[in-house]
Amino acid sequence: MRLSKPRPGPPRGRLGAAGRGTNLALLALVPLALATGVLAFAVGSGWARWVVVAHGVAGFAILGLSPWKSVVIHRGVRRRRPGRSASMALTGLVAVATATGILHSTGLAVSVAGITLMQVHVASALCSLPFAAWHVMARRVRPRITDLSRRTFLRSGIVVGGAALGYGGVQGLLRLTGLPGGDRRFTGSYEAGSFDPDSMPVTEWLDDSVPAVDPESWALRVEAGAMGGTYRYSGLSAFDDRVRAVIDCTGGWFAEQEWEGVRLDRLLPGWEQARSIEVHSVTGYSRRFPAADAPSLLLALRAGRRPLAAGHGFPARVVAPGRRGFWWVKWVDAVELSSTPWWWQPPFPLT
Ligand code: HEM
Ligand code: HEM
Ligand SMILES: Nc1nc2c(c(=O)[nH]1)N[C@H]1C(S)=C(S)[C@@H](COP(=O)(O)O)O[C@H]1N2
Ligand SMILES: [Mo]
Repeated sequence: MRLSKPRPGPPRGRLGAAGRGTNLALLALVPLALATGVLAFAVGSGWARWVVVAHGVAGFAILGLSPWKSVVIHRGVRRRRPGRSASMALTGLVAVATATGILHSTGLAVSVAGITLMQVHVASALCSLPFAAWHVMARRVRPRITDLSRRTFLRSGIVVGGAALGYGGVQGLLRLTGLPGGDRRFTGSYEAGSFDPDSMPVTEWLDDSVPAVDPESWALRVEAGAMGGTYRYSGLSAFDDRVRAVIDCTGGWFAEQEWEGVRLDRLLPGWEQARSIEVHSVTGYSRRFPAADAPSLLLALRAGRRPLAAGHGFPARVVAPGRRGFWWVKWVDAVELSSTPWWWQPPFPLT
């Protein structure tokens, strides 16, 4: 009888049950974190609160699984298969996303060198997507019917319950300890410059820059069927509709201001018959709103009784209560009624 030589390297057998379970849990949790993160940006009020909570719990669950996943990783790394570096990149990106998520929410660090941790958080998370997709294709774990066992449900319950306790515990601790993270808005954003427009941050979505608009030559083009026309700055200044509303930037800050200007239902007679309202900026930036929002949308010329600063949209900007900052189009030069549905646009601006 011939003795076979002991094979070098790690065992080649199947992944243990714990490893399989960990991978399958991550297969659910990573997409959940990505989806709830993006959704939290798209929705600014109402059930957005629960989306943010679900996001935090998903993030904590991923963190909680890391001791188990590190066993899988050690084993996998020793196999030296092609694409290992892609798996390591995925690990780095998810680690950065998790760490920046938690750092941002504690308030211990909110920005570094002019970049907010929320920007790093979102960028690292979105960059992880292709690596994650590759990883699950290349290291396939096929769910089995036996995965739907009582034990799986029990384990999932422990992972999710533990993560919820961890998340809730951290939120409670932030309040108790008086760390800045304790009094954030439900979106996770920090207060910055409320009732003091001058100290409110100036933010652009991607690559816009602040244009200098001359109020003498500027005019607002209004397209509302036969009721359209143009308004000069002086004409618009006569309106005095007011709304107190919170602008909440996805970069992680919010501010409440007294905004003054003109309600869009006044500017756009016949809005009831339209499907949407398109708002254009002199920079080319634009957003499309549901027509039914007309009475709650304001074209603001002033904040805190004074004309808008150049950075905040002078001469006129949208105030869209309950919507995230990227809807608050600045430097508006046209509003028009449209028969296109409001959702016929990219969910987030492209510039
Ligand atoms: C947070 C997300 C994840 C990270 C950071 C991550 C990272 C890693 C790393 C670094 C390795 C070892 C290197 C390699 O084999 O390429 C690995 C192995 C592996 N991963 Fe993941 N992974 C994640 C999620 C998943 C998911 C969702 C699945 C499947 C559903 C999965 C299945 C596997 C499998 C089967 C192995 C090989 C284990 C072995 O060969 O013993 N991973 N993972
Ligand atoms: C792999 C993907 C992701 C992971 C693991 C992750 C993880 C986390 C964690 C652990 C927190 C801290 C929760 C807390 O302690 O309060 C957090 C917060 C946050 N994340 Fe993510 N995240 C991911 C993707 C995203 C994406 C794609 C977005 C947006 C497009 C996003 C937006 C946010 C926001 C706005 C917060 C602040 C809310 C809060 O502090 O509770 N995340 N994330
Ligand atoms: N034209 C234009 N309007 C814009 C943006 C932009 O990039 N271009 N950024 C939006 C985003 S992301 C936010 S948060 C707010 C920021 O308004 P603020 O600079 O007055 O604080 O403006 C919104 N309006
Ligand atoms: Mo923003």
